[in-house]
Amino acid sequence: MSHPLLDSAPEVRQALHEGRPVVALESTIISHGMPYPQNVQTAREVEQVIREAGAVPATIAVLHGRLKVGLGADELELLATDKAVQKISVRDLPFTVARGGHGATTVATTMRIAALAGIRVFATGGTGGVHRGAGQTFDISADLTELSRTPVAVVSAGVKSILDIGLTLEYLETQGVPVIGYGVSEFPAFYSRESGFTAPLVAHGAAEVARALQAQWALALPGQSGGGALIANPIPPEAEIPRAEISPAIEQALSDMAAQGISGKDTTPYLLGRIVQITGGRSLTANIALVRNNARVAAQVAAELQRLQA
Ligand code: PSU
Ligand code: MN
Repeated sequence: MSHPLLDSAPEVRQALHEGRPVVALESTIISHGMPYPQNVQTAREVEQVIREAGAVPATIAVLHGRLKVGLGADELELLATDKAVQKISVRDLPFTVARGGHGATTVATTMRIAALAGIRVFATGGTGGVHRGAGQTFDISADLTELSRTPVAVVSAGVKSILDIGLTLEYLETQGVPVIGYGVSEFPAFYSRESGFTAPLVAHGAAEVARALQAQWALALPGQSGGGALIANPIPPEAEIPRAEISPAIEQALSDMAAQGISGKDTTPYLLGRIVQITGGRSLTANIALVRNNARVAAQVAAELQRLQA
């Protein structure tokens, strides 16, 4: 698919053209989700995991106002180090393009660009959701509305309990977004395999996920996309931080945030950084492990989808 505002790397364009699997990756996790140098190391490693699983990685960002799909080493480094790179949500995208600026794309924005590029599967760490206290603040991530309208499957480790997981699942139900536990009947909570909430749907293996996605997109009304799906893949058992251990760190981070008066788009980056500090880096190790695990599953789902379409 070509688009006047979009530059796909030759490797990505070639793979899409030949019907080979491609997996999109976001850049907010690089610029605002992890400290340097683990951010750029993880970005490279995750691309490698996708290659080893037989797919082509396509890390997405906005650079000089262009939608970039598939980044080079120097571009990853820039996103990892340049403090001027803003986190851009879907509302920010037109302005960044018009000004010719740079932006690190959130899950929502990455989904939008992936869809424009013709990519259907996307791996990340955790998605945004309904924040605690949203009844007052109305802070609901645009990731959820984008999932309702853009035909991309997002493989994540569920949502962190810095969010209100129950309200997030309710909101996704309202928006008609399939939420599929990957081999588990409990919806995972990012650092922990358990959340206390049941996964609305369960799939065993990438082929089952791909068949569900194919059916979802075949059921789209004329002129509509069929929307996205959330594949909730729990952190590997050996890397998890059990709920009882991570909960105090999350509560501490939330109360520190309130004391500092942080809100809006700064909420998620602040909480992620603070939890790394409070856990002495353990949450970062867990975060890296779960992203790699999601990348592997996303590559398998992308491969199964291509097989169905062949
Ligand atoms: N969750 C993580 N790491 C992240 C994010 C979420 O574990 O880096 C980022 C993603 O880019 C996600 C964004 O789309 O935070 C959500 O931000 P907000 O809550 O402002 O929508
Ligand atoms: Mn928000």
